[in-house]
Amino acid sequence: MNTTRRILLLAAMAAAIPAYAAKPIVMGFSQVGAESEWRTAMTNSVKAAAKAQNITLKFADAQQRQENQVKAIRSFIAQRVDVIVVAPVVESGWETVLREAKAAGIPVILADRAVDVKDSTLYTTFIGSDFVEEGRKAGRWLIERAKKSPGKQFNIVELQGTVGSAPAIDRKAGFEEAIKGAANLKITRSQTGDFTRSKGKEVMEAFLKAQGKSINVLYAHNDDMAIGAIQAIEEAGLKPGTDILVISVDAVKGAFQAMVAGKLNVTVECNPLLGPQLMQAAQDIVAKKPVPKRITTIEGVFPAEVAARELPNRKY
Ligand code: GYE
Repeated sequence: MNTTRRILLLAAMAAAIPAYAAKPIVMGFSQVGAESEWRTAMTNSVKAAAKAQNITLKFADAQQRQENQVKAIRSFIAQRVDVIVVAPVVESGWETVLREAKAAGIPVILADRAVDVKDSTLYTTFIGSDFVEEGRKAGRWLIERAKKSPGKQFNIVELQGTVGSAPAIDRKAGFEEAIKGAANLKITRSQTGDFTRSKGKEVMEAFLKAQGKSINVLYAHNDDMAIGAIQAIEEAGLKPGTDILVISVDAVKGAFQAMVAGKLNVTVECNPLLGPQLMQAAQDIVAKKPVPKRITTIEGVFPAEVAARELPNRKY
């Protein structure tokens, strides 16, 4: 074999090695559940991105229960996956199981929702939205809207997300911070609707029964609860979007349709398409490359006036 051919052969062999060496990353993913349009979009995004990047995904749906997530994480540890991803349903109570993952040497990525742990080395990175800022955006929209009706008193009812979850805690805090100091804006009732349409409807019915027509604003922590509540408002013979201003968070397609129909006034965007960023982070972590501790998604606010124009561009 002459020298040129030998060099070419060696080069070809070297190029072929990574294909043999790189075995697919195995990712265990513990998802919250399937409670909302947002969640379905996130699940689809994660599954599609894993497939596109040749990552083997072990998917576990926790049906909104922390104990199911703990079980799933323990099973991922036993299977010795390369990386564990958790979208934690609630903020507290994660120390023990995260310590178990750490002891097994398996990196953990938090996706979507944060946890409340003292030891931040229990996870590698957190990819998700700034929920406090989303709450502030919702509050700021209402402050601006209220300026159009000087002297009017706004009685706000609030549909909170899942009790103890990061988005429920933070969206409440951000909204309260934004409206604090506005004497004409007052939260008169606040209860959880667990991020679902059916619960949103049920709790709104109870609000209307208890407080009747003096309610003139609804702030829902997600679009699904707002959509459920809109039904309750209509069934009570009132006009959502007019008699009761409706503000929500997520910006899923269903919310745009409700805005086009004049029933929802504004939705604050929360991007569920975390799949590609998540897979990238997993690859970097497994390759021992540094990743930022916090990866935030960039989001907007969509008032009803732009809904018809924006609807065809929406990807979730
Ligand atoms: O807003 C809601 C979902 O954690 C950001 O969970 C997510 C929230 C989202 O059920 O629709």
